[in-house]
Amino acid sequence: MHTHAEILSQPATWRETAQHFQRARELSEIAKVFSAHEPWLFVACGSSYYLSQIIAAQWSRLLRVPCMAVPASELLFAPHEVLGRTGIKQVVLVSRSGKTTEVLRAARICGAREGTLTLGVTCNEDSELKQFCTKMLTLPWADEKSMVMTRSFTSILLLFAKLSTLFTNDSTLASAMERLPDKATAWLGANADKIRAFATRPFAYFVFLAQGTRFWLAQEAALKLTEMSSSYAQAYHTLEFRHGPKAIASRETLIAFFLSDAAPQEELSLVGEVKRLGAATMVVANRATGALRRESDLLLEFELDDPEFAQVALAAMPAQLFGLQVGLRKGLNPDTPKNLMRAVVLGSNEAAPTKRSNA
Ligand code: F1P
Repeated sequence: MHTHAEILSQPATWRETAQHFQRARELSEIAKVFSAHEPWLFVACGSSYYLSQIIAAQWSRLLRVPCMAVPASELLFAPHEVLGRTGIKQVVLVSRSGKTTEVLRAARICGAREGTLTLGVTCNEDSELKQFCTKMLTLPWADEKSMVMTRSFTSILLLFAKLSTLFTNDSTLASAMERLPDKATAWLGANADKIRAFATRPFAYFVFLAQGTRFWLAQEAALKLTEMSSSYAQAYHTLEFRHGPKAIASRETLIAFFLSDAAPQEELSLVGEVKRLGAATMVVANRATGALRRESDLLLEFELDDPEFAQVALAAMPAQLFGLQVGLRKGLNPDTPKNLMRAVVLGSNEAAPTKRSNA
């Protein structure tokens, strides 16, 4: 099975990514051509879209310029709304496969726009993205044989953490990134079996909750579980759970929390509340308090003093392992999820970009 090996190979893949870009000049070239003072737009589909949302949130904070992410279809159906009104002149197009039709079409539109710089990011050396983009970042070693994105997701995330340090000279983040592969190896060694054992419980419903940047991690976690185990999973902003979704909480429900440092008391209170409704709780936190420990059926801690950008890459791993195990429990092959392809390649007449009115 490829998926399992690929999840565990993440620390080695991050090391290889760091070594490659240390030697190559691509990052410094990009830092010269693109501007740290102008807004950025990230465009992608599926996991690459959630990845883009995380990067956009981190870059907005670190570069102090507005950064946003949109699904490629939104750009195709409303190019003026997305590009015109925002006035964005720097666009990053992310596609692991480099073959996703919507991303290629979006790249063509952006590439043809006067004064717009485009950066293509892919694991495919032969991607057509090259034809439309000003610069490329290509990481073939991070590609997966499995259909689902695991190590390419975290490797691209960390590559953008690295790229941000060239714009900001943030030496704390740069040195945290160097230590991260060793920390991730140790963390996987200590936690992978616990996650596998927990995922063998017969849950029927899955909910992932998070706030801030981690909300996009929750979305990715729900997608991972859906892809690998054909289970229906949902993601919400943490405290939104009380506003309706709470109706799903029962003994058959797994509720996973990605905790931030922003509102520990409010989040802790919800963990306790869903537990009293009978749901099982999986809590992913950097550091847990005694109270949180008592309310968590499975507590996954990182105990890092590193910046958030580094922490989110590690926090992506629990749902990868969890989804894989749920898929195996259901007798599925997580390498080849039902109804899915590695890339969504549309025929020329399918989902042609019919523009929204006034867009
Ligand atoms: C994006 C993507 C994957 C998803 C599925 C279909 O692909 O949505 O995230 O797992 O296999 O494609 P890409 O554009 O990043 O290659």
